[in-house]
Order: sequence, then C-alpha cells, then structure tokens
Amino acid sequence: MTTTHCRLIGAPVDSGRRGRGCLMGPDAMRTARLAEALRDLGLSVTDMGNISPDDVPGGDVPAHIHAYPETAGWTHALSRVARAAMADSLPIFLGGDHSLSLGSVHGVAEHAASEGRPQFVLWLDAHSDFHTPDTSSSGNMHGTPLGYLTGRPGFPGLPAVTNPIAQKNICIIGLRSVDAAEKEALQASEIRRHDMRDIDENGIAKPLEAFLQEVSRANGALHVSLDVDFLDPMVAPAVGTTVPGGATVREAHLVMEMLHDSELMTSLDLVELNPALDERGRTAQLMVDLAASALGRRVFDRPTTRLL
Ligand code: Z70
Ligand code: MN
Ligand code: MN
Ligand code: MN
Repeated sequence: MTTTHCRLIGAPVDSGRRGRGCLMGPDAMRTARLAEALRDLGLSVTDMGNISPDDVPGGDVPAHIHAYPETAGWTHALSRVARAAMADSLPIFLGGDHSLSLGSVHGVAEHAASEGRPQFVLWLDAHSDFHTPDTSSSGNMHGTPLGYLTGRPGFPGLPAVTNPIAQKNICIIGLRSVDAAEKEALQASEIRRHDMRDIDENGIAKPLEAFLQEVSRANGALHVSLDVDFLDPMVAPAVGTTVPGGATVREAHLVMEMLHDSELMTSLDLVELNPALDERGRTAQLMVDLAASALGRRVFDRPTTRLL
C-alpha cells in the first residue's frame, strides 16, 4: 500500500462571520500537534503554512453581506491551492470559518471533474450552510458554501461553478439549526440530511454507511467538511455559534473511523475553531484527535472494514 501524503493548508479565514477569532484556528491545531499525530500513523505530512486571500473586487451583493470581497479573495486562493494539492496529496484545510469551504470544495471538485470522477461531500455541521447572499438573513458568508457549490445563483465575483456538486452527492449530518429559507430550499432538494433526531433514533453509523456505499459505487471522490459545531458545545466549546444537542465525542470518532475504513476520503476541512473561546485548548485537541481517527488512529485494529 502506498503511503498517504497529507498536505496541511492553513487558511486563517475570518471574513465569513462577524465575530473574530477563527484566524487563530490553524495555529491552534498545529499547537495541538496535528502534523505529529499524523506522522505517528506512518503518514507523510507537509505543512504548507498559511495561505493568503487574493485581492479581488468581489461583486454586487446585498448590503448586509459582511466582508464579501475578502471572502471572494479567499475563495479564489483556496480553490487554486486545493486543486493543485489534489494532484499528489490528501489536503487538510485548517480553518478558518466555514466560508473556507467555498474555495476548498470548489477546487477539489474541479480536480475530480478533470479525472472524470463525481465529487461527493459529507457535511458534518449543526447548520445546513445552504444560503445564498440573497437568502441569508445574518449576512454571514459561512452560511452559504453548500448554496454556492451546488450552483445556486447570486455569488458574483466568486469563481464560476463549472462543476456543481450534484445535490444527491451531498450528505449533511448533525443538523439542529436550519433557517426557514434554507429549510424550504433543502426540502425541495435532493441533499441527504440527517438531523439529531434521526441520529438519536437510528444511530449515526447507518446513514453514514448508506452514503459511503453510494460514494463507493460511483467511484467518487469524497470531501469531508467538519464544522466544530457538529459536536456538542459541552465537549467542543471553541465555536462562535454554539447549538446544544450536538454529536458526542464517541459519535464523532465513529464517523471518522468509518471514513478511514472506507478508504474513500480524498480531502478534509477542519473549520470554525475559534481558539479565543476555547478552554485550555481542549477543542483544538479534539479536532486533532478526530483528524487522526479519520487518517487511521485506532484503539484496536478490526478484522474487516464495514464496507466489505
Ligand atoms: C445561519 C446563518 C452557520 C456555521 C453558523 C448560521 C450559519 N444559518 N454556519 N455556523 N458554520 O447565519 O446563515
Ligand atoms: Mn485524484
Ligand atoms: Mn458550517
Ligand atoms: Mn455550523
């Protein structure tokens, strides 16, 4: 088996919401020894350092949209870096708020299209992030990446979405805060969505396994976007948008372990970590430990993978 090469790409994006602090996320995860944890698993790891946004004009969006040109600049830079990194590695994007994924997923989807593979996205989040600038009531662009990536209109000045993610290729797990406009659009879409009630009733493994089967059958590329607020704020306090009732440490590790067993994950975002709100670095450490599980850390090896 070939050694996985991981590229850590720091993207201190702080323009996707009004509160400050996500720009410290990449260094908090470095401090929690992300690179070392992955090397301990036998992976080769290159830390690319932090990237910077392009200088672009943005575009004509509603006046209440916060810092649109800056987010547009990040999207252009991230898309380019993501696409390049896919050529020889499994990129891990260290955020930064969730507007980071406007660019990271745009870039990985272009790479998948160049290989003739369908792109799939697993969105682990309390929120659906399916707004467009026109439907957003908060004006925060971190609530819009799935809207943009599926090709919804209203994102002037961002890279053209020439390879939109098919709605049926997206699975959101962890939902417990969805705005009215998003709910309507989601219900009219083919996006797979699992709220916390669904997880409580059926467990987290079954919906994930069904989705992974689809990715496998289609020989798809799989991008995983892990928002800190997927987790319960009791275990992951370092996030601006806390919503009670989130995933447990055990549920989150199970998701990550199943992802590794599936051998399907091709790229990963770790987003929304706000170290200014953390307690002695525990949320940063949890994000690092979850990434390690996704890349193969185990208590004990298991004889077969779930997908076989
Ligand atoms: C809300 C909005 C959001 C993340 C919060 C919240 C969006 N729907 N996204 N935290 N990651 O402002 O649009
Ligand atoms: Mn490839
Ligand atoms: Mn999010
Ligand atoms: Mn969220």
